[in-house]
Amino acid sequence: MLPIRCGYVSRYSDEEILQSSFTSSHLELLKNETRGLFQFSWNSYKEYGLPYDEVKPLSCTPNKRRKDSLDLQNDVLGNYHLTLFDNLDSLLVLGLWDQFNETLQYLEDINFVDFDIDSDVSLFETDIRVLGGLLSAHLYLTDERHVMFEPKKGRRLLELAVDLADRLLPAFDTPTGVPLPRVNLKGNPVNSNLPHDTCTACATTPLLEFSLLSRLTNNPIYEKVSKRSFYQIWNSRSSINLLPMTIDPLESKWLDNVSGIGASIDSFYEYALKGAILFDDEDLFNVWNIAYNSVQGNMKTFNDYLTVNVDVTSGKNRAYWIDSLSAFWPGLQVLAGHIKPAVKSHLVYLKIWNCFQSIPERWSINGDFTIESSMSLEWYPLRPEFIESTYHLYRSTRDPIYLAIGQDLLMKLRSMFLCPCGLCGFQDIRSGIRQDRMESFVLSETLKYLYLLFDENNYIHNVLEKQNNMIFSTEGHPFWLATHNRSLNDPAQYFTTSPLLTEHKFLDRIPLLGTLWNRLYPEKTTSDRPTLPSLSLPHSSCELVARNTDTFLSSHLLQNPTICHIDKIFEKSLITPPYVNSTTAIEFQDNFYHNYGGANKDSLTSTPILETEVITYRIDPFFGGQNTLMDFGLDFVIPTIRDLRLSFEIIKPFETSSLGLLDNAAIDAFSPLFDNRHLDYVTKLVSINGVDIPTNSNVYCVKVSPSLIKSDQIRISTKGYFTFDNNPVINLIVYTDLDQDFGVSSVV
Ligand code: DMJ
Repeated sequence: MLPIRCGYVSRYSDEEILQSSFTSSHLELLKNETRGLFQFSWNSYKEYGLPYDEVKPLSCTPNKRRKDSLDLQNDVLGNYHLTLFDNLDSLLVLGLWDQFNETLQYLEDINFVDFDIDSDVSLFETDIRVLGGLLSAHLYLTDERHVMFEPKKGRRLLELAVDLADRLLPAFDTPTGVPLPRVNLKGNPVNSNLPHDTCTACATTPLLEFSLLSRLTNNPIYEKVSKRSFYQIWNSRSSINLLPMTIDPLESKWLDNVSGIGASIDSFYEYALKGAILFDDEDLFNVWNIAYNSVQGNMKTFNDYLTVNVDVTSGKNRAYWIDSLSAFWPGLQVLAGHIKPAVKSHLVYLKIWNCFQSIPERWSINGDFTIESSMSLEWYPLRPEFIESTYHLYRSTRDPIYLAIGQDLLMKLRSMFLCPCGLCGFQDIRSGIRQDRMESFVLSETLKYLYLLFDENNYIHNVLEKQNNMIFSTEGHPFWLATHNRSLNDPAQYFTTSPLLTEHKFLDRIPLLGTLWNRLYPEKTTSDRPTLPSLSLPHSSCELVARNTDTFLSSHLLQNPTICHIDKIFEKSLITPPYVNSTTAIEFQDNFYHNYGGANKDSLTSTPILETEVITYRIDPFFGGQNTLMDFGLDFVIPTIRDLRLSFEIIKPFETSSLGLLDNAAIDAFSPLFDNRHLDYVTKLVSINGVDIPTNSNVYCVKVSPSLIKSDQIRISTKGYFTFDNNPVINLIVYTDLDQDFGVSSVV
């Protein structure tokens, strides 16, 4: 008996979906089922939502923007066919050509020629959802390799995009260049009762869509205004390279002093990296690297599993919760090539999903450990971030655990979240009350990423990923630039660093710290700098990534002895709601574990947490804050080892390591550095405060306290190499070339 629920007719039984075989025919089935749910929801929107922005999936009525409402939940609406525009490219990604053509025909039939609508809309939401949808569909239609190549229709969509962007431009007309949060599409004044503060993500995100529009139209204005805003914001970062989250664009001031990676700031990081990739932009790549290092260095806590909000100047923790939006972070780490940290940060969201069968808008890890306090914001509107990261992790690791997560989400969509007119999440996860809302991102992101997870042969995977620098926008729209488009449109043509960047003196920039050398010896030149000794390693090596080459034989994650650490660390806050019947974790569900399980399940679930994984020392920092890491070419200098979180890799003979496989002799070759004692193994410093140390780099420590040295835990060899708990560390060395003032020579 095939399920018919809420009017949705599935072609597949639960057993067929849940088989966990992930053969090509099973993946085909999962893909088709996802497409079926998309079509069902899309048709509901067409029938009950149009010409408004959304369909309410429980009551089958349209969701309209209420003109005088001050409710910011209303902010994404604009009475401008939001779900339609946000999903133009979804129809193309899912291969729904007929529906795509019908949609364009519909716009023609109702004579939709521009966005001349008396509606106050959010700059951010309109940019990512409507402009993004138009641009992505335009790229498909003007890509001669694609089956839907129809340049005339593509040009029409670009014209609409230009019309819309021109109506958004007045938002940037502020004394600072940082945009106001809302604009009236008809050019009327915006409801003055609405607040005019804006968020960091809101002011930096237009950069990507607007710059793409400039490249496609040869009109620099969009890139200029959005880039000016992006750098105004970035240039007002704190001395530890963090940005607060709310800004007043009229008064030129920050309205808070807290930073994080989730709501209000997420797509700032995302677009620094994605802009760098799409436009081959080195400046943006630098922004990304600096910002990423600061996040990793300052915001990690609980054995680096959580990334929490911190004070922008001190880096001290300001919150013990994470929000649902931050689940995009592992996907971004994948894009940056940081696979191992991505696997680790994603695991937290998997455990949350296992527990709540959804991701709470805000999940707290302190309080009185009741379901109320563990869920400080209790709704789940089927946000895409968790499945988005899952998709990216699957593409980079091929670990079947990520397919199993998709399979689980698909099952829940066709049962728990299915409604008479679409899909809806929870209004209150604690009680299971559902929400009469289907935001446009449910289709444009949640279902799109789920579909792509199962669709190995998608145009995105077969062509765009291989031949173009394709990225997904923050709203899941595929963007790419043809090579000829990139070189024809030299960025310099669009943007010069002066005077636009400098003419608007926004906030006083806290001056960047000079390099350590300049700070210590202002009177000397760089050429006076002593050359640091280099450590020669026995083998040349390359970085290893956590990619599982035994595709479909085993799950790499299930071999990881730390897979249950999160369950233990956060057990008090992972409280299953009473209405949830089965709580078997996805990674241990019978079908899946039977096919891909590695080590013994019992031993995995009972592995103790090794507290020694991260060692923290506390001394007052020598200068520049506790997390300063100075780059000296390939090597690094740190002021002290106190207040830093150091992670080590143990390198044993004949075991895989970042140095490759070493034999006993290769290990023992390090013994001259450690007073010639015989070495069974060595250790290597791999990260400081979550910042990865490149494989062949040494880290030099300037200040070593004599009292620290006397402790049994830390010793220093006559050659200046550290040992921790008797473990020889081959790349952490006392920096002996500086003056005695720094307390080094007295202890070596
Ligand atoms: C989407 O509109 C975008 O992904 C945005 O960047 C964040 N919020 C929603 C989805 O949760």
